[in-house]
Amino acid sequence: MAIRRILIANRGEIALRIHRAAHEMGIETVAVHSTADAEAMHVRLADHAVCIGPPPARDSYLNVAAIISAAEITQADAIHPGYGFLSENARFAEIVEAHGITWIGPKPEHIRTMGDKVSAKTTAGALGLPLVPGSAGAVADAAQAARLAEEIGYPVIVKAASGGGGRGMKVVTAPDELASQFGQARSEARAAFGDDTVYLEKYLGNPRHIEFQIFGDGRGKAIHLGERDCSLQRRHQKVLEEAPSPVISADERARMGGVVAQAMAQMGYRGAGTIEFLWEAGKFYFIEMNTRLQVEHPVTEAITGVDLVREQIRIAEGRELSVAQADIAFAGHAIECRINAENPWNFTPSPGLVSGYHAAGGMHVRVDSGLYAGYRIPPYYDSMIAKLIVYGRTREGCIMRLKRALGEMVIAGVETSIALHQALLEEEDFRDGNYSIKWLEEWLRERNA
Ligand code: MV4
Repeated sequence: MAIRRILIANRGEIALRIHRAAHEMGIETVAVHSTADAEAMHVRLADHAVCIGPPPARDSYLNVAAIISAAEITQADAIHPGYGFLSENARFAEIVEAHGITWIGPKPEHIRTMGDKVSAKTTAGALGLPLVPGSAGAVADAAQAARLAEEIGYPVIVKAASGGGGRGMKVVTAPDELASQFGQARSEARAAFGDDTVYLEKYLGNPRHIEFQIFGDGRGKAIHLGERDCSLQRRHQKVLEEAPSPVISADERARMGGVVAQAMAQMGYRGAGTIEFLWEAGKFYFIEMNTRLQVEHPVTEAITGVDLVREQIRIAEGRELSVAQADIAFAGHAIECRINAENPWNFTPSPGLVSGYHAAGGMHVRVDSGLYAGYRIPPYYDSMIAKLIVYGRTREGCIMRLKRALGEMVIAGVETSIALHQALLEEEDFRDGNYSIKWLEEWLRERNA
């Protein structure tokens, strides 16, 4: 069924990204915003805007009743959740659908299955994805954990089933630490998520984080759009992402992409999704699946030419994917720099008035941001204020262009992470693609020493 008006249940650059895709399809938009975001760019551009509450997210962007009411008042016929906030809340997806509103996202059952890391792993394994060696499901007690750890071999990692973003994880290097680390993982999980279910895995010492973008039509067809390398992270926050990964060959991409697409087809997955792997010594190990559009989706768009938000909307309308696997070619290289309003070296947040703004431009340069001169960055939300996405025919060309583009960016009045990105691009290890998930924090430690 054709969508006529989309309510965007998000803020910032992703709200603007969704608005743009909708308008390019002739679809109207409704912005919902907190009192802190009344002057945001996406609110100005949207066809309708509804204030849904005060600044704290729990009272506005997570306020289900206010969002549903806004949809009904404005006669929105669909809701796009963006990323974060309510995007992976299966109950919210069900409530949206129960109100006769089209949910631009995966089936609620799939959001729920993948939200629980134990059921996600079981499901992924049954669908033929390679897993990190570990417990077959939840681990009941420290004694069972100890038996399993002997089988798998140390080091092992205890993870919370309701975890994510690295919370509730404990590495165990030797048997004498297991009982206490297991107990700590449990109680941290209970405190953080209200669920003390934990599981066990072999701990990989120096992996890369490589994720595959997939898309399903919900009726048994699915495609992959290649991988992104997101190994450059600090405290589980991605800093820079690239596609393709410098370590994955075209053959390996086609093989692994085929495996993930086949798995998603078999489960009848609907919409956009990301399958996260750890990659070490040439092997992929499934860790989690994200049932949402991700921050870093533009690097995939740059190398495939596919508009992922447009595809999400088409699928939600019950239409076919606009591209088949055979139509998807991977060409060139793309890198995204996340630009945050923070000190580039100590990461202290730096909200406030943007006194001057100029976005980089030119060939193959994309800036996704709601910034403008005179905009005041509110202190209540995530510090990411812009994404700079640059494309080049080769990785080297992409890096040269990215340096040029970073030099053009002007964001005056607040501190930003631009200088961090500029320093990173000068590093030999980065230029050689020689980095793992540990590289950035080690580099920062040395630099700040
Ligand atoms: C791991 C791991 C090593 N071995 N699992 C961190 C967040 C969550 N998504 C999974 N995480 C990890 N799981 C095993 N078996 C190391 C990490 C990890 C990590 C993963 C991806 C990107 C950055 C990371 C930083 C620290 C630890």
